[in-house]
Amino acid sequence: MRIGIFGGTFNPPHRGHVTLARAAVEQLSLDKLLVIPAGIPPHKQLPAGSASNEQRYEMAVLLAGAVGKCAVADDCELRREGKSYTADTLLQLREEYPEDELWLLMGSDMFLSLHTWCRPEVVCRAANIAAFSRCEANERAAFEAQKANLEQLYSARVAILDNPNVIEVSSTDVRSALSAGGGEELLPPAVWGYVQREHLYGTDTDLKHLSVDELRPIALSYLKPKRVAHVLGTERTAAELARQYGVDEREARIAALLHDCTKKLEIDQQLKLCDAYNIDMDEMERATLKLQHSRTGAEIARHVFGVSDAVYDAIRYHTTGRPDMTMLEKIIYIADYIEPNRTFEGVEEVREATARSLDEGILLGLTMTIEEMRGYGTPIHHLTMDARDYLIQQGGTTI
Ligand code: DGI
Ligand code: FE
Ligand code: FE
Repeated sequence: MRIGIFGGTFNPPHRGHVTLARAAVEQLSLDKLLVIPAGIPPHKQLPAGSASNEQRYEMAVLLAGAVGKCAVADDCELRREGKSYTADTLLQLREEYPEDELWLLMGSDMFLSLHTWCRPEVVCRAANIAAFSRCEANERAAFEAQKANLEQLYSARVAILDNPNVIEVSSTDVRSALSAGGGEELLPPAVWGYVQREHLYGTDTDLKHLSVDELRPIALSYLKPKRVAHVLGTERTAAELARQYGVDEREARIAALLHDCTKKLEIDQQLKLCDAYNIDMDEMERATLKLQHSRTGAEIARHVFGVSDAVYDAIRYHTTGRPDMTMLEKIIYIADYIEPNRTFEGVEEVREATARSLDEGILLGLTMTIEEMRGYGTPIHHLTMDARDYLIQQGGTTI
């Protein structure tokens, strides 16, 4: 494998990082790109009001999502005690990836000062160097000179690359733009959402009075990259159904955008939210991760974003359904099930049933879920059974 290593403080990661990372992936034909937020950087202290290590890691995850499939955030430098030096990181990655080709990405300033770093010989031995030039004639000359220098001193292997879509912006510029009330266009959408939701860099977005367009990037900041398309698909399907059935489209979009906002959390974090928001889970919910995210997601929607009771319930019952659902609850339940990115067996039948009537679609969805879980031997929540029985009592069939 060819693995790129992209380190930085990422305080915050911005669109300049995205274009550089994509140029590296393309020009070096990378199979994988590790996005590594620096622990305590050797040369500089982070300015006051900066994001915490954990927040920079979360943003690095969102940056990786914006770059594409092969990019992943790696917290190896954040986990290490004390200052983190590139040489140590590379030695660690060499052990982790003994057979692979490592490429260390760097910009002009870093590259031109590499011989002054801590243990440059270790750095040059452990990885190939991918140096991004700013395409200025005088810089090219300096790059070539430094390349020759490093090759001679440390037998370095250096590739000089260019970034045709370069965005000339620094994290310092981004922070000042953000604290002055701007900066959105400098960030990948999910990072912009994260900055606002964590009120970083002097932003003071009122999360309880957002338009749908303002909420969208913030909602995306809660998701694993692979879940983004699903949530946007659910939003689109829910909006269509809302228009069709005369349900408030704004409420449908908000519920869809937030319905899986706690889906990526592990059980310990779910249970922490349960305590924080006094959620009275039954025994089965306490034991089942998949049943928890609709409960905790509804609380986040209410407490962080101030959603209405109707939206709260649509999120709360989106996994199991319940008897006598409201129109909004039905729309979110079925939009989640049939949105365009769903590909499981039988989804087309559920789409067809939904086109005939919402209840028909939901009944088929519930029935398929019950059958699938029976097949796995998974215990089924009573609300799922009750929701199905209610629809059958109403005269519904799945034939
Ligand atoms: O969060 P999504 O994956 O988009 O969709 P979802 O919230 O409907 O979750 C689907 C998962 O939840 C699926 O793996 C089956 C599981 N599930 C749905 N109903 C029940 C359930 N699991 C249990 N144990 N009991 C249920 O009644
Ligand atoms: Fe869900
Ligand atoms: Fe979902």
